[in-house]
Order: sequence, then structure tokens, then C-alpha cells
Amino acid sequence: MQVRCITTTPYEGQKPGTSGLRKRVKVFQQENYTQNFIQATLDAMSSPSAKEATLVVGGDGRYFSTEAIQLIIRIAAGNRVGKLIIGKNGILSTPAASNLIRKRKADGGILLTASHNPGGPDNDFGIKFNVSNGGPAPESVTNLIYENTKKCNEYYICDMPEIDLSKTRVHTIDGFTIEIVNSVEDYVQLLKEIFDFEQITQFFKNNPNFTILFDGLHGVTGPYAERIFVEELGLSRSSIQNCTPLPDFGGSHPDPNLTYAHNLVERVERENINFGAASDGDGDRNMIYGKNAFVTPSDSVAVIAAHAEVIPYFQKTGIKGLARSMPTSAAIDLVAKKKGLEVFEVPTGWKFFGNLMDAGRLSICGEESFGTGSDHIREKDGIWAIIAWLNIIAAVNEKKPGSGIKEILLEHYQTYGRNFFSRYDYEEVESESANKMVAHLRHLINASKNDFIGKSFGQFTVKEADDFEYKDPIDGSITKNQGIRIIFTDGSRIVIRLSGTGSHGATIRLYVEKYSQNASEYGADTQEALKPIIDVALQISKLQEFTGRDKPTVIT
Ligand code: G16
Repeated sequence: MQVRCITTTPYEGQKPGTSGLRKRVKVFQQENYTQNFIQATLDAMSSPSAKEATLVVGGDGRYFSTEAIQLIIRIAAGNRVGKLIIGKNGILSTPAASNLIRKRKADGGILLTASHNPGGPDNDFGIKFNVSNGGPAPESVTNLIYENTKKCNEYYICDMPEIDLSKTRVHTIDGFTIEIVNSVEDYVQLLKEIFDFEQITQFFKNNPNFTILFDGLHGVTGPYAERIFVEELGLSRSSIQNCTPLPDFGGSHPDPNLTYAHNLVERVERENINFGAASDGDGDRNMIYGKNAFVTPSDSVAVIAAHAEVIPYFQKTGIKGLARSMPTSAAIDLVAKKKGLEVFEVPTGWKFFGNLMDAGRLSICGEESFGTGSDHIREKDGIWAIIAWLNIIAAVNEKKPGSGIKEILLEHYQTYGRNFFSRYDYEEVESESANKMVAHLRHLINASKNDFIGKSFGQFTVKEADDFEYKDPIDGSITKNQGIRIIFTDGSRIVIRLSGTGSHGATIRLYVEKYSQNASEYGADTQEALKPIIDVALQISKLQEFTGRDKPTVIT
């Protein structure tokens, strides 16, 4: 194969965000834009370098994926990459890709996804690089990719015929190997090793009236869900919906939350479905929803951690430690305390859990952004979380028949108290106004700190305030400015930060949390319970004044 060196011009703004480079499809379609970023990514590989490396490639199947994969194949060949392992039709859920990187001992992977962002010609595309532990590249690597993009003046490419991605087979061209693999098989195998599928199947047999509904939101998990729920667990086909992956996700947001998974929520309520669940475009997020019982992601990971001993995987490995991202509620901290486990608070971004897992100090972790997972791979894992809940329900029912999501949640609150938590998103705000608001908050907690600490807002008195900074306990790296935290004397908390995953303008995230040990409050409506602190958050941040927004686009 003849390698051609193509002259190009660097693009500005190819800085990977919280999880890869996410932009409008039209941005990726600009001349050499995608080529530059792929070259910059391969150039960031070291020990081993891209030359001779083995890389896993796949994604959520969104619009522009096939074109991008053919480009990756040719540029990988141009850089003398040794082998590409590609999911059939370019499909690999993010957790399945992480598993494949680990299982096949690959040197990394290129994942084509913009997660829960909408797809289609006028929407988003994304490219993310994962390293050899199967997890998202750490900031040292993403910073290097960004530096490379700024000086990308040429890329290397081979002219070769298009590779047929629709058939599992191995292609070998001039010593370069392209293996097209079944996208589902290895992942299903992994889950069957982790969970007690027999116990879950038995539970469904013993409780034929216990209904479940999984919503794939037309993302990548459809084929995985069909295989697991229908073929492995023996549920009827009517237990799953929207399980055909579509390049534009059927025109909606493949985002498993109360706003975008409203059809699932409505059906659970209307049809008295016992267990509802959804996952996102690339299959790493999840939502658990029972009748009158929305499980916040912060509670979900705490419940899984509290019951982890029923899961065969943790019976084998033990529970090494727990963790959450900073804005996530402290519900999991209380579980860690009771079990005498270490608990870590990291910045937003799954990549921050990887070092702790690799060092054997972390087993279960989660984020408020609908991410839950464990050290079985190095990505969050939507289907894993859903099966974890089913495994827990099956085990709890052996001792307490009739326990569903709501009962398990209530029992959790009775043991640990309840951390009321909500997040308000203000999407596509003008970047300048969002930055001004952040500057105002930074001023409050820095220059005006002496006036701010001790100040009262209604029933809340400020105890501490800072801009979250994290020192990785394993490699000592320091990550600064990860979100403004305002903690009140009663333990309630406000966090404000800008999202790192949007593709357009700025998204402001406002997180509020209040802890209660008053049993009469456990059944309260979250928004009502949090109203006073939300009002204070809006007052302190002057959000409406800066942005002109009088209500959020999404509340979770
Ligand atoms: C990504 C990251 C998560 C992060 C989330 C939200 O998820 O992997 O760790 O919590 O973005 O980030 P932000 O608040 O900066 O938008 P995903 O599912 O979008 O890849």
C-alpha cells in the first residue's frame, strides 16, 4: 500500500472536552477536519506509538460514523498501525469497546460517539480516544492531542478500497490487519460472568406479573438489550422498545432522563410497569425508573454499592472502594462509611476513576450524569447498572417478596437517610454570559470570600466555598477549577459548573443537594424538598440576570 502525505492546515478548537471532541457533523465534514484530528490522536500515542499498535474502533452508529471509520482505516494504514479491531457495521457500545480493548489487550481505541447528544446531518458527532486500560484518555493525553491539532500540517493516508463493515471477517493487506468482530458477543459473555443470570431468570419465572420495560432510545444498546433481555433472560419482546439503532436516534435525544425518556416514564406510570430502564446513544448512561419512583443516579450507585455483596463478581473480587464525581450527591459516602470502605470524590469525567481502579482501590462508582459502573471495565456501563438492579431485586425478593424499586429505595433511606438531589441544566446559553456568571461566582468565593463565608440566605448560612481541585492519589496530578461549591452549615450544597460535553454555546449545570434523616420526609417530592435551596442558588449565582434564562431546559 502506498502511503501518501497530505498537506493540511490546523483547525482551531479541536480541544477534547469532558469525553472526546464533540461538534456538529458539519464541522467534522469540513475539509481535512476529521483527518487532522485522527492524525493528532495517533501522534499522541507513545509506548507503544501508533506504529504496529492494535486499536479497537467502533461507536454508536450515529450519522457520519461509516465515513469516519473508512477514514480511520486509511489513516491508520498510512501511519502503519498494525491492526484494527472494528465492531460489525461500526457498532460498539462504549462499554463493549472498553471491554474489547481490555480483553484483546489492544493499545487503545477510537470511539465514534457524541453520547446522548442528538445525531443526524444537522446534529452532533464525536471522536474519543481510549487508552490501553480501556478507559477514556487521561488529560495528559487529551492535552497532547490538542497540542498536536494546533500544529497538524500533514497527515498520512493509504489509498485502498472501502472495507465491508457488514461481515465479520479478517482482512489482511500488506501486513495491516482489519478484523471485523461481532459487536455483542464478548460483552454479553462478560455480563454473564458478573451477574447471577440464573437467579434473575428464576425471579421472573416466580413473579410472572413483574413487568419490565427497557428503552434503547434508538441508540446503540438495542442489539445488546435484545440479546440479554429477550434471549438470555427469557423476557418477551414487548419488554423492550426503541431497540433499533438509528443514525439520527429517531430524531430525538438519546438521553435517559426524565425529559428525553418521557415515553418510558409515561408508559411505566400508565401501565403500572414494575421496572423501567433506559440507556443512552452509546450505552454508557442509564436511568432506572419504577412507578412513582425515579431513582436519581446518585441514589442508584449508592443502592448498588449497599447491596453489592449479592452480585457474584463482587463476591469474588470483594469491594475495594467506592467513588463519585464531585457534583454527585454524598449518598454513596454514607454507604462507604457504614461498610468501612474508602470513598473518593473526583472531578466530573469517568476518566478520573481509571487510576483508582487500576491501583485496586475502587470497585463501584457513579456520577449524577446517569453514569454508573465498576472496575469490570473502564467506562460507565448502562446495561451493567440495569442488570445490577435486577440482580439486587431478585436477591432481595428471596428474603422479602414483593420488593420493587420503591421498596428498595425506601429501605435504603431508612438505613442511610435521604440525600435529596437535583440538577438544572441551562443548555446553549451564550458562552460570554455563562463565563461572566462563573467570573461573578469566582469573585464571591475568592476576592469577597470574607464577606461571603458566614453570610445567610434565608435559612441557609454559607459555611465553605471553593472551586473544586483534585489531586489524583495515584499519580499526584492536579486538576483545578472543576466547579464552584458552596456548602451551607446544615450540610446542604450548591455546585455550579459549565458542561464539557456540549457542542454549541455553553451549558450551565446547577446541582443542589440537601440531606435529611427525617423519616416523614423520605417520600417527599424532590423538587418541593429542594425549592428553598434552588431559590438561593439562583439568587447567589444571578443566573437569570447574566443569561436571561428564567427556567432550565432540563431538570433531572
Ligand atoms: C461524559 C463523561 C462523564 C460526565 C458527563 C457529563 O459522559 O464521560 O464522566 O459526567 O460527560 O459531563 P459534563 O457535565 O461536562 O457535560 P458521556 O455519557 O456524555 O460520555
